[in-house]
Amino acid sequence: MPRIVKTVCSHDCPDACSVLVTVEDDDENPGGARAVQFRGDPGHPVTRGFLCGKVNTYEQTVYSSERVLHPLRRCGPKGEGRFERVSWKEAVSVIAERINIASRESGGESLLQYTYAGTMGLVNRNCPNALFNRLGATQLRQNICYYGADEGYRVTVGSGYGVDPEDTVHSDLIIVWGSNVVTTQVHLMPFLDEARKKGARMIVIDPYRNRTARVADQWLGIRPGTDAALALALMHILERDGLLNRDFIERRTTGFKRLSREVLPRFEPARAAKLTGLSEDDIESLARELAGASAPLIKVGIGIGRSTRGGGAVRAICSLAGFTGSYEALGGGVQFDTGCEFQLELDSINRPDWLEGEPRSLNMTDIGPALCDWQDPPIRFLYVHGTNPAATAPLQARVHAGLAREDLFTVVHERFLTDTARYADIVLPAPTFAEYADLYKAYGHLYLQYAEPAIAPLGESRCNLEVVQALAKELGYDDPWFNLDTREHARALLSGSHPNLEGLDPESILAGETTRLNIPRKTCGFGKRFETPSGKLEFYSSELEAQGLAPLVDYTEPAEEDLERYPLRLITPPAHSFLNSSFGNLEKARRREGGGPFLLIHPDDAGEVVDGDLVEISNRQGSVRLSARVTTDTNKGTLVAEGTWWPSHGLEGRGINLLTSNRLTDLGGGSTFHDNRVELKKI
Ligand SMILES: Nc1nc2c(c(=O)[nH]1)N[C@H]1C(S)=C(S)[C@@H](COP(=O)(O)OP(=O)(O)OC[C@H]3O[C@@H](n4cnc5c(=O)[nH]c(N)nc54)[C@H](O)[C@@H]3O)O[C@H]1N2
Ligand SMILES: Nc1nc2c(c(=O)[nH]1)N[C@H]1C(S)=C(S)[C@@H](COP(=O)(O)OP(=O)(O)OC[C@H]3O[C@@H](n4cnc5c(=O)[nH]c(N)nc54)[C@H](O)[C@@H]3O)O[C@H]1N2
Ligand code: SF4
Ligand SMILES: [Mo]
Repeated sequence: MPRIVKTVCSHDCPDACSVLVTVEDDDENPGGARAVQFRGDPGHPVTRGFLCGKVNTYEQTVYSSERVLHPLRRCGPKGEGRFERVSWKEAVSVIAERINIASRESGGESLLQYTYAGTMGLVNRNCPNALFNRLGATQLRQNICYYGADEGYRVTVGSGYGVDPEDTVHSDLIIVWGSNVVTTQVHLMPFLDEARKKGARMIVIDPYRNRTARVADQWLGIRPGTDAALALALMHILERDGLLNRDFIERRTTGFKRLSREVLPRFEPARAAKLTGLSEDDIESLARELAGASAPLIKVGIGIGRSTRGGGAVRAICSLAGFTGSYEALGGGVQFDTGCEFQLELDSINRPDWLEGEPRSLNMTDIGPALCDWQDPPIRFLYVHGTNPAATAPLQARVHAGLAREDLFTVVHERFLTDTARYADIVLPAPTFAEYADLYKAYGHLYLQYAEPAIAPLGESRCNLEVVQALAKELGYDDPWFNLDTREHARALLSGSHPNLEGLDPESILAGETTRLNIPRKTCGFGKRFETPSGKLEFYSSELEAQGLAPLVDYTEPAEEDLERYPLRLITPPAHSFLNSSFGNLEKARRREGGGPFLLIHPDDAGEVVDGDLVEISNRQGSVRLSARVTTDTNKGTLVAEGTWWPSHGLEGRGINLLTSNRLTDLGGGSTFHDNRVELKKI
């Protein structure tokens, strides 16, 4: 008899969908069960009964013939991907031995755990941190994704979710600014559509006509990295024309006078038009629309932060919303990320108390140089889980060179033989989310949910928690923490006393109830005060001043070398059918993305190049070949390569991150995947 199991999608996506899996008896495997269908849970207020195209046929991922189902040991050169099957017992014993040798000879810092959000399950994502803290390993600063945007937001308006995504239906003007909602946060769309049905216009500000721009009322094709200049010009106009919300500015902001005196005069619309590539008319009318709306909403993406001025861009956008005072209007203000509201007891799973001393730390974006160059001690043991750096980390040539080091022992815990796993000495099989239990928060809504496995783990795959337990046992750690099961860890995570958790019933959460944080509907995410040092929205930040950074919201053009040689800007946003590099192994997903990596080129930049031509883009780091699409969907001067395709699916085994760098953002020290200078030539 088919039955339905309610679970949660574990992928690194804001929506954290509640998923209904239909499970049937498995004819080929008596007593076993098979997941035959994945559907969105109609009972979840944000999932609303649908899943994205990546997960609504998830049985193809779960039962893919490419799944890694047994521990493997390398039996060919690194990177070639030749492995032989070994038992779990043997794999665990070899790994523990290698950890012991490296620690004894070179100290704990010669060990590195390299991980990101392959699973968003709070227990499985985080539990390896405890083990590596105990081992005194090099610490990982996980700056690959949101640090730039987040810091721009935090120093301006503090922590806080801003607008509840469900309240965006009350907005009367939607500006999607550096976010491809249709692709990267599709469950926000029905709410925005509801607002549009009631009359809200939707404007997309993005260097290319992404899928969201295609369904919007207007696309403003901004020059990448210049968003702060646009936001400041809009503030300039609002002030010039007396359209700002003086009452809000007086009550709830700091630094207005200095901003108005020292910065805004430099951002007259004509200058901003030159900087941003937009027309003066477009800038003027956007300002008028903003001033005329009663609840203007700005949906800010994370991607906009991934450039040299990315933190400052988000800071300026949050400041702009202060000029209209839209934070106090239901449905208005800035919608960025709700993750900060889930104030769980993360120390219970991370165990920072097990860390002795202060081991050195690594920026995720420096993994290539760290593996290649670090000494005293060099990284000797690398444990990778929930991430695929051979595809998704910058400085790809160095990442691959580092992974190929013969004196590095690498373990990769994976669902598939990714380009990273091909370099491993030992590959351990990981389950899909249908196969393990975990507790999930979200970064695109305010609901918690606990998920039970829908089916048993395939083959010999084991979830992260089980691997940590097996390794701890082999290493001789007997702390009772290592015996806790998923449910016990989840209960500890829920045991916090933060007001957002007040009144929540852990037992009902553990029984699988979709549970909203203790945050009433229809309230502004910033409440009566902003969580900044002054309690106000800070146009002027003394915190930035103390760090030696420019305290006022501002924009300056970054100095760039060699513009003549590398005149084009390359941005590399996500593909619709992949999730970072996940799903990139599925032929069907690659077909939907056009069959292979491609590059959007404006006709004015194309020269001789016509649609379908093979082109090469290069910079000092190397060159990548892709197929050309000549189109006015991107701006003159901006090239767009969608998707972190697996390098092994690119031409000559090269991926787009061969051209991206480890340069950091102005604020927060985040990644800069959308900030690259290249030259283009036809092959
Ligand atoms: N289908 C799908 N969904 C995903 C992902 C995926 O790979 N595929 N990835 C997930 C992850 S890990 C994350 S972090 C989020 C990211 O999701 P988003 O926050 O949407 O971030 P990005 O898609 O990187 O960038 C959003 C948009 O910013 C634009 N952009 C780039 N530079 C600039 C700029 O300087 N100014 C402006 N105005 N816009 C700019 C890009 O062209 C892109 O259209 O999505 C998640 N969801
Ligand atoms: N050029 C360019 N590069 C980018 C970006 C970009 O926009 N452009 N985006 C950046 C961003 S925002 C991010 S967040 C990073 C993300 O990049 P990654 O962290 O590399 O994310 P994925 O490529 O999805 O890889 C996650 C891996 O985790 C594995 N996995 C899934 N579940 C489990 C599990 O339970 N256990 C274990 N052990 N493994 C599991 C999956 O099989 C998958 O291979 O990429 C960054 N790289
Ligand atoms: S990837 Fe995102 S949209 Fe798709 S099912 Fe998972 S959480 Fe939902
Ligand atoms: Mo991300």
